[in-house]
Amino acid sequence: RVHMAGNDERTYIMVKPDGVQRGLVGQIIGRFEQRGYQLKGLKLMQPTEALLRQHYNELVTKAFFPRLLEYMLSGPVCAMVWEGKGVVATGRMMLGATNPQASAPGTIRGDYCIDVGKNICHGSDSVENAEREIGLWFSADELLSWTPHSRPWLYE
Ligand code: RTP
Ligand code: MG
Repeated sequence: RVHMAGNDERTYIMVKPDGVQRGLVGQIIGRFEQRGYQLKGLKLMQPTEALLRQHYNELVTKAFFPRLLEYMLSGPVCAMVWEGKGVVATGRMMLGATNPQASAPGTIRGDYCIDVGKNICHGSDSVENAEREIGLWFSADELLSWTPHSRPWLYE
């Protein structure tokens, strides 16, 4: 699954603690559903510091990392795996720019938040990182294989 392309590309999307506390889980799930992407895994969980250090392994040396860690430990997150053609890049476009003040209206961040340190959602930034993150947040038995009846109406 590491270098796959096509309709079975997967991404890791997470509603961060502020998004859960603000009741935005349904809005964010709804946008991915409406777009036509397929939900493969979903759970509410309290992340541990160890898991977050692995997830953000490229950011642990950044000056903002302690604040990021405190933010991500502040409450439950909603972890999701979404599948579909181009879902990594399209998912990032749907989330909007990292800093919500630069996120276009119509994107999730551009519609629902203001500060980079409270930007309500996460999306994998490459297919390789998506597979790595899915492996960190989900066990194999938590990811379901199923065929939605909408598929023939979505893909040419
Ligand atoms: P994400 O991983 O959450 O989807 O966001 P991203 O790729 O757009 O941004 P990334 O560079 O991976 O940063 C991860 C999260 O760290 C927080 N952050 N704070 N200057 C700052 O204070 C700063 N920079 C990044 C944000 O919550 C960002 O989403
Ligand atoms: Mg990132």
